Amino acid sequence: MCESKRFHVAATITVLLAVLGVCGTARGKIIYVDTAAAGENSGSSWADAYNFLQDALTDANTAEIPVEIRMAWGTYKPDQGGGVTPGDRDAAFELFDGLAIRGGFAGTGSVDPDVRNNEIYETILSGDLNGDDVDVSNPSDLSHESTRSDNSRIIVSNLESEENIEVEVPTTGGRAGGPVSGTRIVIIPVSEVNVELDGLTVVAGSTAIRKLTPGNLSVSNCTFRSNSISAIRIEWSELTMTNCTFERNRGHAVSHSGDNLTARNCLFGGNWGTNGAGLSCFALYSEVMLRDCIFTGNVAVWNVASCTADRLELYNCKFTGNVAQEACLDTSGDFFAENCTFTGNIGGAIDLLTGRLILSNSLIAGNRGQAIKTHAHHVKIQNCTIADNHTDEDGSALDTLYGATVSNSIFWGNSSPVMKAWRPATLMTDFCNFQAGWPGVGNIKVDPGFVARGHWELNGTPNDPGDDYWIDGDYRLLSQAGRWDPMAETWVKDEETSPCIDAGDPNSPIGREPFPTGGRVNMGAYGAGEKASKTYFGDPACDVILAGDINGDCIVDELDLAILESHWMMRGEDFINKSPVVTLIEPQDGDQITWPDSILFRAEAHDPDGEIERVSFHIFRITDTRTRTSGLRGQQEPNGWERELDWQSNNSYGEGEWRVWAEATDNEGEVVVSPPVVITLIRP
Ligand SMILES: [Ca+2]
Ligand SMILES: [Ca+2]
Ligand SMILES: [Ca+2]
Ligand SMILES: [Ca+2]
Repeated sequence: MCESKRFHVAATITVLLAVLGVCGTARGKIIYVDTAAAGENSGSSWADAYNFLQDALTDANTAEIPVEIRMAWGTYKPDQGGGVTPGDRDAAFELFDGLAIRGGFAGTGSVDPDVRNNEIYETILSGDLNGDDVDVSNPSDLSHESTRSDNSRIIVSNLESEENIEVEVPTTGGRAGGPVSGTRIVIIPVSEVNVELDGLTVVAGSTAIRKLTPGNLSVSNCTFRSNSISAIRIEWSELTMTNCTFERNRGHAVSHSGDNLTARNCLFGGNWGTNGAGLSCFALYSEVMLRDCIFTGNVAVWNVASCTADRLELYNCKFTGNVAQEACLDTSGDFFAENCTFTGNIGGAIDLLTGRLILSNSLIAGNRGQAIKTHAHHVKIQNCTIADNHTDEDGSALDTLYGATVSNSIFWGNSSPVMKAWRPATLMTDFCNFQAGWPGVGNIKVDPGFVARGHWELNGTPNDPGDDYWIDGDYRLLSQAGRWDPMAETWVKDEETSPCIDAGDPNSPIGREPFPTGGRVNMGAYGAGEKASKTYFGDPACDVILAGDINGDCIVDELDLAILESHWMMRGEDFINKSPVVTLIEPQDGDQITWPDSILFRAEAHDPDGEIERVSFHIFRITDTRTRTSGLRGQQEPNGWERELDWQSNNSYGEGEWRVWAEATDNEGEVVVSPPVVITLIRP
């Protein structure tokens, strides 16, 4: 332990740093577990390791935290060890705050027992208590297959919080916000449990990990397989997943309802479920971020990933070869995706109910369903390629209720080439290539010259779509000057050059496009990227690159001057949106609003480089973080943005303290919130 009294001895910076250094790496007590250890079984070393994880947990539970359990390869079951009954389906490995469990060690019998490799030295936590599980061909059968009737209900658990608060909330008979039919008590866990799991394979439970407490669960280098209800079920807590694999689970790979969720480099493959087979998240006031994640071969009755979050961000993620009746990704709340691909899925790609949708440098191709369907108020699509999507409905490429701003994008080969909007005039599209043509500045209607379009392989049975599969294409743009070949990982030259090269908005930044860029961004998913196709001028590439040769045609002339002039005195920061500013004027902090007065919300908002698109007001009960309005839209009045709330006749607005703030969205879709105030509602 790093106790603070150590600092009293010699509080020099050198000593301080040395102590911090030790604290940064040590985890307090280390307890060893190894099925093969034949020593004293005290957990104090590999030779004397415990044989069962349960015994190590009992030891760890009384140790000072942080405490680390190191596990050698082998299979560990929750019904083994002291304090549990063999065959007890309700025995679980119980987590507690300050615990880290690390698997994948070589353990006793190895030259170096501390060598760690999760693949060679797989540490398995298994719920197959009888060890009799047979494989099932379809994970949907996991719930009723008879060799699983003995399996653990929960393998790793953290059920209870030591401290809870009780909150009385109104219940409404029908819809939220409707007439109150009574009240109910909600128990909110308070004590945080922070746990780290690393290098474990958790298999064959109903639920592999269940955590119902606040804090953070960090899961790294873990594999979850053949769990029949969910691999991870987590409520109230933050979840961080790194390098994890979820394969062939039933129900949900991850079922999350709580604080922020982050996944990096995770694979969701071959899972089966009704809704959210891969990921189901409900993070109403939190953020979900997925980076470098792959969803493939999942089958869902409704959606492969279903997410309600304040904000969902996807970077460099791939959804391919999934089957869903509705859409691969069904989401509600602000949604941002960059460098993502959705290809060859059965079902739509993206279905965003509410919030904002901002999609850039992404490819949506070959889906049997609508590429994008949305009721979002703000839709911005930039540098995307939406091609070869097929559906019987209209708007196979884009079906948007409230319109969209689309630029530098390619829409080609979709079954219904025309976009669909409630009012087509709300589709602002410039510098795009539409197969059916579309009004707007710089739009073209010409074969985009893709390297190779993907196609569905009908597998010799054209009447049976069940065995069809998608062969990925390459939707990069052909170029005689050079085009990136991802298979060969090199630049190659084509016989033709795509008309979409240098056809994007001349005022869009060219980003990281390689020389020669033409001085203008390309259309499509790879435009502005470091692997964008190069500009062809009919001659071999320049031997010498001249200063001032902006477009890259080996001569400094009026063409370069024109580009220079059109960008004269522009700065890079001009392309970065300036945030809107919003201030809540009414109500004021500390206001008491007594029945029967209504609440008047008023805010001032402005945008330094554009316009305010909308202002909404939010009010939520401080004692119950789950009661909140979804945002009351303000109207622009001479004195600012206003909204009156008739709270008196709606018993959902109970007596007590409420937090209130205003939220403003600018024309670029950026949202800012005002500092919140606290008001008190008083009923007679
Ligand atoms: Ca079994
Ligand atoms: Ca270019
Ligand atoms: Ca030039
Ligand atoms: Ca702005």
